[in-house]
Amino acid sequence: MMSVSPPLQVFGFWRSIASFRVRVALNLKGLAFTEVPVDILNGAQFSAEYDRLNPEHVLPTLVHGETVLFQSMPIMEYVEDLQPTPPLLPKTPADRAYARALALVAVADSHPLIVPRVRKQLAAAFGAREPAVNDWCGHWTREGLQTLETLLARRAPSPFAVGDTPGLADICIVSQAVAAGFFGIDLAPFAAVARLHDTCLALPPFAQSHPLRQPGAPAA
Ligand SMILES: N[C@@H](CCC(=O)N[C@@H](CS)C(=O)NCC(=O)O)C(=O)O
Repeated sequence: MMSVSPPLQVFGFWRSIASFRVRVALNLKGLAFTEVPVDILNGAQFSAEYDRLNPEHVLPTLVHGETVLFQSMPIMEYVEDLQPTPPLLPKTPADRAYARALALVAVADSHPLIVPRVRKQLAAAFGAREPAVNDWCGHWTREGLQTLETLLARRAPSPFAVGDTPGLADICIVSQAVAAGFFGIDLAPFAAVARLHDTCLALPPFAQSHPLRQPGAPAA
């Protein structure tokens, strides 16, 4: 692990899929960081202290000296700029755009629909009970996985999504597969995604970043 000055601090939480993405990026780069837990299941994201860092009241936030960054995608791109090797993005403009597009299927189009504030609002505005909320989350998680599956079938991973080293696209696709686990979604119908998940989780930077490996996480 390479120490960084000023030190890198991630405000995250074991259950947070977006925090997982940032953790993997930092670990792939070998950059040392500390994580400050913010319990989003207990409303800690709404504390006045956290509001000063992140007025959207979401995780993760990266603090690096005077720099305070939010949103996992730009945080990962910042990490890429900070420490260019090993690269998280491929070389050609077309491949870089494709990697970002794969990432955003999960980050922008699927994951935002299943976060705690959306689940809470389904209950508050429409009286949805837990099984209905879980159906909603399952639906949007599967939609994202199906799109990724189709894309990976059209351009097969070799062995990673856009080349022979793990990067931004892999991190985000795997984050979607990990989220699926929280809703008991079987990955079998999404074979290419499942293979990529297994390939990536065999690597220590992914394995040690897994939500269930973080402090405070349940055993399974
Ligand atoms: N698009 C954001 C996701 C931010 C987000 O929704 N984070 C979740 C945890 S993964 C959160 O903090 N949710 C709190 C809430 O919904 O109240 C990113 O990729 O960083």
